Amino acid sequence: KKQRPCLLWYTGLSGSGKSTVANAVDDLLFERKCHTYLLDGDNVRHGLNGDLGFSDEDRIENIRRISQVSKLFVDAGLIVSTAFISPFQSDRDMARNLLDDGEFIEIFIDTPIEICEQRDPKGLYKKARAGEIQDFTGIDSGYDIPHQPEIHVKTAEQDIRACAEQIVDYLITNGYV
Ligand code: GGZ
Repeated sequence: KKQRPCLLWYTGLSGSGKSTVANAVDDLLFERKCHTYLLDGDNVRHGLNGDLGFSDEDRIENIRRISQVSKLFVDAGLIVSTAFISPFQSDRDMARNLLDDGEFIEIFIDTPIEICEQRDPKGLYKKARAGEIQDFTGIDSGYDIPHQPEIHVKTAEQDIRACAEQIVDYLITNGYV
């Protein structure tokens, strides 16, 4: 059975687990012989978007380019995942509107900021609290809680594998894979 191309749009705070969950989902999809591609900070913010920082304006441009590139990959037939904070609902809606009905799946990686801050894998929250970095999401830069995400994942309440299975189950139930 053929896969139905779509865009899995992960959104959530720094340290919420977006990339980790997205990678785990991709592993499960690979086992099912799906063709996938994952865009995240590692392959986008250093290259294509290397000229952008973290002002509201730059984040908007970051998400605009990512959504356009994602659309190309979806048109090529892939199951695409994007793992960016994407803090503004208006930009996530812009990405949604680029795609056909049913192609855009918004996944809210809902991890309380207290937990993200405890994890702090890169020490960025600590730096933001100390005033060493500005415009940090959840501290001195905004995050719009998703209105109506297709999938709502709570990483503080279940392990990574269960989070990934929740997402793959959605894809199976809705006929994407
Ligand atoms: C938020 C920042 C910032 C600021 C650097 N605010 O946990 P990480 O390190 O690996 O993920 C964060 C990443 C956020 O980039 P995105 O492209 O996902 O953001 S957005 O969608 O809002 O454009 C974090 C790191 O970059 N980082 N400075 N000020 N995150």
